Order: sequence, then structure tokens, then C-alpha cells
Amino acid sequence: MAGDDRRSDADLPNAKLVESKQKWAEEGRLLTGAARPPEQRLPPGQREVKNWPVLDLGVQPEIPLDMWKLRIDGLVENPVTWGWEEFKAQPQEQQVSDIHCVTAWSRYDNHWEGVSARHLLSVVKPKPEATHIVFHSFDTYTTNVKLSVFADDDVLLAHSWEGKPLTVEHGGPVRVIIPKFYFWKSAKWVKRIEFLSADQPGFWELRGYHNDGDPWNEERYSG
Ligand SMILES: Nc1nc2c(c(=O)[nH]1)N[C@H]1C(S)=C(S)[C@@H](COP(=O)(O)O)O[C@H]1N2
Ligand SMILES: [Mo]
Repeated sequence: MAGDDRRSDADLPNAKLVESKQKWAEEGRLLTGAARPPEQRLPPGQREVKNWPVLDLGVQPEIPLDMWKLRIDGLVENPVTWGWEEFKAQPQEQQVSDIHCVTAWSRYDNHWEGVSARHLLSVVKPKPEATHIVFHSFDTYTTNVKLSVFADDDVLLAHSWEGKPLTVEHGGPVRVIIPKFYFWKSAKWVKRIEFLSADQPGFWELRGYHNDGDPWNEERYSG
């Protein structure tokens, strides 16, 4: 009985400590998002914006489409290098997702078009020992994810946003979109997707950002 439990807690020599620890545990549970009601759309600590801020290292590489190439290699059975025409000849998919940036803005209902990670995986066929991925970008940026994160249904190599080609400032010709994680995992100007048998932290992950970056657990920073 709940009443009996309560009485026995109060009898403990450390009753006060137990009570406050239990309170911390309850608060912790709320922070993780595990008990998040389905109608909650804004992760903890975020605010909604209607514009689309630009964030990068300050170098916005302009890659003409006839020069653009995407290499997918490392621990895969069938490494490929796609030029623009080959990339556009892959099955195309449309997705709608929310952006959550670690700098606390979120932007709802972004319409993307591109090639799904699922399709890409079916083409390159990761070897059994492949467990992690690093994205390499034309501006030298890198970011890492687990293969299982990349393999999610909603992960896209996007070339269009709201029915128009992605602008250079937002990572065109092609950027990664990983909706379930903070936006720093979504590499702009992607040029290489490398499959690895061990984790390899990327640019921000080496500079104090969380290695995973789940916004529902507020995985902003490491340590
Ligand atoms: N190549 C590259 N990708 C990048 C970055 C970058 O500096 N270079 N910045 C990341 C960060 S921190 C964020 S918040 C988003 C910003 O994307 P946006 O400028 O389209 O909003 O891109 C991510 N991808
Ligand atoms: Mo960011």
C-alpha cells in the first residue's frame, strides 16, 4: 500500500535524505523526456522561431553542380561516388521534420526532399563491423553518429527545402538531415560519408558538445 510505503520511509534513519533523493529522481525523470506527453513538441530549453538562422564555421563553400561529388566509403561492401546526375537518379523521398539547434531555437515543419539514408545503406551495404559514421564536409567540418542513428527512417541527404534547392548558406547542394538530434549533427555541404568500426568525434564533439546530442534528453554538452 502506498500509505504503508510512506510510513516505512519516514521511519528510516535517513528519511530526509531519502525523501530529497526521491524528489531529484522524479525531477530527473521529467527532464529525460521519458514521460513526455505526446503533445509536447518543443524539447526542454528550446524556443520556437519562424525564421531559419544560419550557423556554421563562417566558410560557405560554393560547389558548382558539375563539380559536386559525394563519396560513401569505409567499411562498406560497395563504396560509391555519386556525381549530381547519379545522386538525382536515386529514389527521391520527401520528409517533414522539426529542427532543434543546440543554441536553443527550434523550427517546425520543414519540408525536405532528397535521398534517404535507408536507400543509401541498401546501395553501399555496410560491413558487419561498421558501427559508426563520420560525415565530412566541403568546409572541413565533421560530425559523428552511430550507424543505428543514421539508419533511422527519417534521415535524409537533402537537396531541397520547401520545394526549392537548398541555398548555399543552408548547406546546398546537399546536406544531411537527422531530425531526432540537435542540428549540429546535420552536416551541411556533405562530401563524404565514412563508415567506421569505432566512434570518431567530429568538430563540435571534440569541442565540448555531447557525443550523441538527443534534444529530448538535453544532451547539449559533454561532462
Ligand atoms: N558543414 C557544416 N555543417 C554544419 C555546420 C558547419 O559549420 N559546417 N554547423 C552545424 C550547426 S552547429 C548547425 S546549428 C547547423 C546549422 O544549419 P543552418 O545554418 O542551415 O541553420 O548546421 C550544422 N552543420
Ligand atoms: Mo548549432
